Amino acid sequence: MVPTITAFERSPDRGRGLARDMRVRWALEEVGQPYAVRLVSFAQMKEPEHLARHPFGQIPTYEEGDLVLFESGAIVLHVAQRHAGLLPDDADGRARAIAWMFAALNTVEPPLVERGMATLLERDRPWYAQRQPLLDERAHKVLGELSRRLGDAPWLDGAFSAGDLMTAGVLFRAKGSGILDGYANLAAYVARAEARPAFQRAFAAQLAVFTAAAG
Ligand code: GTB
Repeated sequence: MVPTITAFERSPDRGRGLARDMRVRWALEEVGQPYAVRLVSFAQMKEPEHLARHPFGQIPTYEEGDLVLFESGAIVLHVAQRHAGLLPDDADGRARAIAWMFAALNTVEPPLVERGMATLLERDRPWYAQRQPLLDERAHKVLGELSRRLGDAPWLDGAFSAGDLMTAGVLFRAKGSGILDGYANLAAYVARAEARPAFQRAFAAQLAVFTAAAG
């Protein structure tokens, strides 16, 4: 059965692949699973039809028969468990790859998103200048720790896994802010992830949506 995911009808990132449907597309491409896309506007995301799929009125979602999922992490984990290619065969390796998925979403992503959102939305606020060093410090703490753990390895724990997909996906979004510039191994890690054919196909697919809408 071909699953259907949801994505922005008009992504505010203008086709840069920064919205979270990118991770789901990438995972589906990695495992070779074709998928359909339902594009939704910001207004449609808040209507009952979409709220039935996603209680918080967001993208991405995933529908496969009677199964309806939300949360990019849950969707990528489901895809990785259902298909070969994104999780190791041995039980301990699988558990560690899943731990990296959680780390990406729970430990790495929050300080990066917090910093990015403050730059975007709070630049004019009186507290911005005072708060920014704290946000920088939190982001650099986690990047430094991640960088130390990765070291010279190509991926976080052996072969490329869903843990790398999620971690590289999180870093990819932060890359534009320049925050990875001081971490050569993390920048190379993201570049390695971006060079994967599955990433390229996912990126092209989301860009095609933006290009078509821009007309
Ligand atoms: N925890 C959820 C998950 O991982 O799936 C978070 C989902 C989420 O944040 N969805 C966003 C959304 O639907 C899109 S990805 N927002 C609409 C709303 O809440 O009303 C976040 C995002 C949006 C835009 C950019 N951008 O333009 O650069 C980047 C990332």
